[in-house]
Amino acid sequence: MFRMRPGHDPGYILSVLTRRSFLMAATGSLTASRWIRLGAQNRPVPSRAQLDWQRDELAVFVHFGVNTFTDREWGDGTEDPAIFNPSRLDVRQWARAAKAGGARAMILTAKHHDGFCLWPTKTTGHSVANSPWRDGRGNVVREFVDACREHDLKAGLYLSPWDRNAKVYGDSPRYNEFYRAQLTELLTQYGRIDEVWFDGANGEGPNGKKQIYDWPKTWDLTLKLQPEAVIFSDAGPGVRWIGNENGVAGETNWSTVDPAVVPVPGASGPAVTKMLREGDPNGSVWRPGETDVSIRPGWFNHPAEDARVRTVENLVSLYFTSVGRNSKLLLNVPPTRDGLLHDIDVERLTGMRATLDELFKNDLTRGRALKWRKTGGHSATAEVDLGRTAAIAIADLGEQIEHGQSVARYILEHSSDGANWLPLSHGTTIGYRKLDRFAPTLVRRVRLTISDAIATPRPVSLGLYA
Ligand code: FUL
Repeated sequence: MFRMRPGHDPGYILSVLTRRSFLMAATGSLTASRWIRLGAQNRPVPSRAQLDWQRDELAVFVHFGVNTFTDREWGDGTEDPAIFNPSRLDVRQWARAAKAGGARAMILTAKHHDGFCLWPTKTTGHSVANSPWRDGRGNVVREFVDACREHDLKAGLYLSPWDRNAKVYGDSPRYNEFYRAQLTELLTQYGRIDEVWFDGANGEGPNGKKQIYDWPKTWDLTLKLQPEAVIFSDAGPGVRWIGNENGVAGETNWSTVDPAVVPVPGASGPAVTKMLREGDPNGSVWRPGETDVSIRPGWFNHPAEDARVRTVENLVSLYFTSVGRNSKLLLNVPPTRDGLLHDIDVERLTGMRATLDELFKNDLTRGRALKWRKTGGHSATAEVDLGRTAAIAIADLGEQIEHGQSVARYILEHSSDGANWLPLSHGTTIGYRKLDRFAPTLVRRVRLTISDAIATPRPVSLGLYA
């Protein structure tokens, strides 16, 4: 497989994207080749779907199912479908809250580890069809996609591979077929699905056996049925898990990875964790990290946790450690037994948006040119004069990631006289977006220096906020 090492790239600033190619991966598999996309310098670049996914910045995750009614986090598959009976289910209320929070997508747990299906599947009786909800004629997945479309939100689905109810689980070829049949229903009957979420948890089924999944076949089927979808899993291939559920991406976070280090979902070990969290500057594929975290201690709603919903301040901080570290935030907001998002959660979600809108209201660099000057093969610098002295506390940096990611080290400084420069912040990677917060500082001139990059860097955008 082709690899580009730092120091081998020709000049970049003036080069345009002259060659866009899809290379067959060493394995020759359709799935792998679909996700190897190279830019002008034979470095990976995002696909259209990956770019749109990243620019969406925030998605709302919705964990809902029998666990909502048993007050558990992991059901064991023995739940009676009759317990699923939300009294006032209204997916439009979820969609309105997601919109008000500034999300551009929602992802629903169509099936969690308990195996209970939120749509009337032909594959098992363990579904809404055997619940009293809407007299057994309800379909949460249908209502979910309809509400997403109505509110201009992208729709994503989570279909747990681990199934503690399916009899055939652990009987590997048979369960793989059963799973693909469920996937086929979800990806053919509900219109466009933008993200398909494959969880890494893989425990034992009802017969005590572990399952060996067939990931390449599952991913190929997904892309055959939904060519525009991004596939999430530890191992992508579209987007990768960030490696923790705390809402914190790596300070250093490359959108490229070495796929051999995390070949399948559920792999573990220090090298895997590091690759998920930080990516790899020499990685051969573009696979940006998604940061999933819950607004509550649990993924499902538990009334006992009503007083432990994250504060607005905490959510804003998560935005900085995810979106602000070249990742995307997938924030879980789980519905109650009524089938509605809890008022407290909605208030926090919309409060987060209001705070972010306020923080990023006034870019002090607006209308001021940032002139870039190359200072070496892999370094460059730019200065901006704000025209007056102003207090700043946030810097918003961004690379033109449609051409790939290249910055490996930068420093931001300010000066009152243009001669003596004092540090404001510094870091390693930038990528789609890097947000730095620092103590409010009065500045007039600001200088951004890229001191190291793995290719000649393109101009980086800079916003400064109070
Ligand atoms: C994990 C699952 O085990 C949790 O229940 C939750 O769905 C989380 C997003 O992924 O692996």
